[in-house]
Amino acid sequence: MLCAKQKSIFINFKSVKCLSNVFSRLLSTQTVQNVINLNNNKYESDDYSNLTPKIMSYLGRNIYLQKNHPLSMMRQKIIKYFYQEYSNPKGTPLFSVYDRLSPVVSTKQNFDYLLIPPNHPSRAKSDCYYINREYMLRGHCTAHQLDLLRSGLDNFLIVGDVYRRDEIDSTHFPVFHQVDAVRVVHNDKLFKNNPDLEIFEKEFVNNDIAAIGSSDKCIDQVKQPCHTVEAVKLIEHEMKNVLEGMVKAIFGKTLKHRWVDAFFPFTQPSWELEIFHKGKWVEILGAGVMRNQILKRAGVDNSIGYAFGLGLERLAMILYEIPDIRLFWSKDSGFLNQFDESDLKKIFKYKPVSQYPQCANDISFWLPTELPIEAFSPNDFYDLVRNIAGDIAEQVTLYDKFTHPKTGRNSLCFRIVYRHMERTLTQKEVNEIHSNIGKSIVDKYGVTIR
Ligand code: FA5
Ligand code: MG
Repeated sequence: MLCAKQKSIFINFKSVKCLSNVFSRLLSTQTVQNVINLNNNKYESDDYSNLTPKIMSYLGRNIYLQKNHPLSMMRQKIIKYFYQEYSNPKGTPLFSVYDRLSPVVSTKQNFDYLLIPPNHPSRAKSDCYYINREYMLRGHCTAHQLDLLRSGLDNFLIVGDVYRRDEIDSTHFPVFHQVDAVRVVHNDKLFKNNPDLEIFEKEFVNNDIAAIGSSDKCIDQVKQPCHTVEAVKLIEHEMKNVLEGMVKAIFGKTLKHRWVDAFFPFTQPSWELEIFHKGKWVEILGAGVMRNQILKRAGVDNSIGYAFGLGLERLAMILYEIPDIRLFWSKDSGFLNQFDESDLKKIFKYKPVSQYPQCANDISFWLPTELPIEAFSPNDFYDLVRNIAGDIAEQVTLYDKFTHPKTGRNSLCFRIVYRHMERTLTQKEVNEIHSNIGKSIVDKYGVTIR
C-alpha cells in the first residue's frame, strides 16, 4: 500500500568543484575523523575510507550466533550436516569450524591472496566498505581461506558476517552472512584404489607456479592446466554430491536444483547451485575446484581441493518463509519468539505479526554540469539514505535519469519506500525523515532548488 501523497524534492547543486570533493566531504563526515577505532584497533582513514556509522553499528551484533535466531539455526543445520557427512572411523568430525574471525581483513586477504586481479570490479570503492586502502570489512568469508590453509588445516568451515555496498530491497542488505568451506584431499587418499593415477599432469608434477597461468586465462570450464581430468572429475563429483545432499537435508528430497557454470578467480572450474523456489531459480552458493596456485602458496603439496561459499539468509528466507531480509535484524520478540533451536528438525514457518503499510516518497535532483552522470554512484546515495532513515528504508531505486536537451544537465530521481517492520509509520514522521534526506543532500553536495 502506498501513502496517499507522494513527495518530490527537486534539488540543484551549486558551487561544487568536482565529484571527488563532493564525496570526500560526504564520506569524511560519515567516518570518524582521521582515526577509525574498530575492535580496539586504530586505523588511519584515507581517501578510500567509506565506513558509515550505520554500518559500524552492525559490527559485533553477531546475529548468526544468537540463540534461537533463524540464521543461527541455519548455521547449525549446515555444520551438523558436515559433521555427519565427514567423520573419521571413531566418529570425530573432520571439519573444524571458524565462526568468530574478525570481519576486519586486509585487502590482500579479501582479494590478492585469492588471485583477484588488481583491476577486478569487485574491488570498486562503490561496492566495498573500506576502512582505508589497506583494510576493509570482508566482502566474503573466502577472505580467510589462505590463512587457514597456511596454518595447516585441510577441512574447515568459516561462518561470519560479510559487508557489501549494495542496492536496498527485500533480498539485499549491506550486511549478510556466509558459510564458506574448504576440503583438501591428498593424492594418496584421492587415488587410494587407483595408485597409478595422479592429481597433476606430468609436465606439472613439480607444480611450477609460473606455468600454471594468470587468473585471467583461467576460464577453461573443464579443468586447470595442471590437473588431470580424473582428479578433477573425482573431486567435482564429491563436491556436487555433498552439496546436493546438504540442500536435500535442509529442504527435503523433492526440491529441484541445477548447477550453472560460473567464474570465480579462486576456483576453476566453478559453478553456482540454484534451487527452484516459488517458480524461480534462486542462486544459493558458489563453488569450484580450488586454484592450485592458492594451495601451492599455502604450502599444500600434491593435493586437490574444493571450496564453496553460501548465503545463510537465502536459505533461511526460503526454509522459514521469511519475506524480508531486514527481519533478521529485528529485536522484536514478535519475530524472535517464533523460532526455537531446541528442535532443529522442526520447520518454523514465519507468521507476519501484521502487514504494516509501505510509504513511497520520491526525491529528484540535478547533478551539476561538471559532474558526469557515470561518476555518480547510486551506492553513495543508498548509504546516505541508510544513515538517516536506518532500517525503515525498505527499498531505494533509481527510477529515472534525465538529461536536459538544452542545458545538458542531468537529473536523477530516486524512489524511497519506507516501512517499519514492527509498526505503522505516520505520514508526519516519514515526511520528516524524507526532508532530512533532502537537507543532507543540500548540505553535503551543495544544491539549489529547481
Ligand atoms: C562469493 O562470495 C564467493 N566467495 C563464493 C565462493 C567461495 C565461490 C569459495 C567459490 C569458492 P557470491 O558473491 O556469489 O560468491 O556469494 C555467495 C553466496 O552468498 C550467494 O550464492 C548467495 O547465496 C549469497 N549472497 C551473495 N550476495 C548476497 C546478498 N546481497 N544478499 C544475500 N545473500 C547474498
Ligand atoms: Mg553469486
